[in-house]
Amino acid sequence: MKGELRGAPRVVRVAGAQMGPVQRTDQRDDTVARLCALLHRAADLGAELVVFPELALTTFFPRWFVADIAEADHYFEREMPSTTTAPLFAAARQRGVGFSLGYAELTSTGRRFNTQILVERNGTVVAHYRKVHVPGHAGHEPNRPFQHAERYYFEPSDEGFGVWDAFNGRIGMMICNDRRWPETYREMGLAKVELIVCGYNTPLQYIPDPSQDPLADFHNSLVMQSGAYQNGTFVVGVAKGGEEEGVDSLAGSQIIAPSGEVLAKTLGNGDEVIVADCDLEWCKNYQNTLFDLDYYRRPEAYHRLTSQRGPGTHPDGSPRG
Ligand code: ING
Repeated sequence: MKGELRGAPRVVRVAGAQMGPVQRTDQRDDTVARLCALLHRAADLGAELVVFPELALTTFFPRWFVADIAEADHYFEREMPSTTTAPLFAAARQRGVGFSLGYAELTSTGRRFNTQILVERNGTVVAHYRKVHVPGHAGHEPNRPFQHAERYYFEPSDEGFGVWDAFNGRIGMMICNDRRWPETYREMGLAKVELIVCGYNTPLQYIPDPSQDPLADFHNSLVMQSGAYQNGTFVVGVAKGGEEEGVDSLAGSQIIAPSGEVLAKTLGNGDEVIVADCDLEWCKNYQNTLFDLDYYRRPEAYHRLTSQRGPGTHPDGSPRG
């Protein structure tokens, strides 16, 4: 059967707004001012959607463990937008630009999530996404040179992966470690996603296995390019990079086409804007042919995918970070 290939262009000009480090003592207002400057730079380049990193408003605080978690409350947002973030929402509305923004969420019932918001060009909030795959560890591990205690600070979300009608297409969201799991992309591929926005903070040192450190940039590209190609979707991955509180973090922000090709990639590890014209019709060349899921996928044969967490052979069954 011959699937329909791309029709009349449906272009959205997307920007990746990569950030350099946010230090512990940086004031929120100054960080929001940086985000506004990046948004204006992207808008000057004609961007309609600006993608910001994970936990963009603060330093990556899970690198420290505090016995009383209330001591970390100031890193969390109780509302979005708030008076602190209002200038970013105002700048976006003023420029007619939409954006996605990662931040730490503390709900009114005291639940904590690693969250990303998607805002349309007219300022309306399209959706919130809460991180599903939470890496790292839940307890203090003093032998590490720095912590990666995301499982202490954030609950994993059971809400799954949404895909929303926005920016004249089908938009999905994921956060950082989510991008390493093929299930993330397929869950959205099965909802006809055309563009996935993703923020990440990735230390260049992976403490459990240093042999992976020289491969950090390769693995970052590998997973996002594979996910894009295998689901015929654009993927926009945006870093908070550079040396943050002594921890060197991966940059490598990039905009990837449904073919898996990289349309734009940052050169440095500081505040930097990349832009690409994404014709969402391009998705059809893959979703309606090679990866026509309705025609070729075989869920009848995938017996383990949702019935098992893992192979079940892990000695103590506890996830490693
Ligand atoms: N960070 C990391 C990520 O998946 C990590 C976890 C750290 C993986 C170091 C590999 C190396 O990119 C987040 N925040 O999920």
